[in-house]
Amino acid sequence: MHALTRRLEIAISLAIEAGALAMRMRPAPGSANAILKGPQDWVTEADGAVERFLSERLAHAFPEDGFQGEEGGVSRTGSLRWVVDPIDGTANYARGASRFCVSVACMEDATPLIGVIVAPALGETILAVKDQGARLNGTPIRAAATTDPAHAIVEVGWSRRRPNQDYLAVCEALLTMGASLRHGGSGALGLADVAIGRIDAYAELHINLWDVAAALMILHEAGAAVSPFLDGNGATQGNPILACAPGLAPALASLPNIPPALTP
Ligand code: LIP
Repeated sequence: MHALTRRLEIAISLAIEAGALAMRMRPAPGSANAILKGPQDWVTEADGAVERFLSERLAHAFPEDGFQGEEGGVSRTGSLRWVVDPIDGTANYARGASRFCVSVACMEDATPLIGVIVAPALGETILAVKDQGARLNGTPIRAAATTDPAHAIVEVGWSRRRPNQDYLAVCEALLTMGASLRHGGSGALGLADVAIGRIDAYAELHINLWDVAAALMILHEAGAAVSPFLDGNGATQGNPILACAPGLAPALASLPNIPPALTP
């Protein structure tokens, strides 16, 4: 069996098991037992438990592969490595909401090869393998055909890692173009929604590799335009990101502090 096919199959089954673990541990609505890692940057007991589960199972299946997680950082190195966000959308998850996911990617150096995003509370699995297309629950997906920002739905991710006035400047530029704005609290799911064609663009001033690694593969295989997130120190320090319907890339090429998206 081709090395990628086996890795995909195992990534899917482990991400689904990890999603089930996250659902069993999900705090009740209104719970307040999450901890702050930084301003508005939450972590729960489940983030650690899900990451340990994925790390141990992937080490068992592929002892030669590397592993990097949001909570534990780089714990193993290898020519192929797994990049994991155990719970993306932790702020939502911590309050018992449904907009969160498990994100699992397999990369070779700076090239994503496999991306699997499981949103257990939404009943969705979004995945892609290099040169084999992208799928939502088994059905092929494509980014939207939107070309006019005045017809566009755009999600703008927010965190305290960049100044609020920069965030407001991006929102103002988009509103001036006539776009309708969203903020969902999970970068991975927002980027996946661009690949699915549910929204037309996702922009964020700073996001980390573990949030986007799986989505980068899915966006590419779904024909979306994406800014070069992995350029410079993106893989280690994070970077801004813009992903959008390919026809919308020219109109969104001048958002303040957001690099242009490149068509695939
Ligand atoms: C979150 C990202 C979101 C970003 C948040 C945080 P987490 O990831 O999905 O896009 O705005 O600051 O980084 O912490 O839920 O894994």
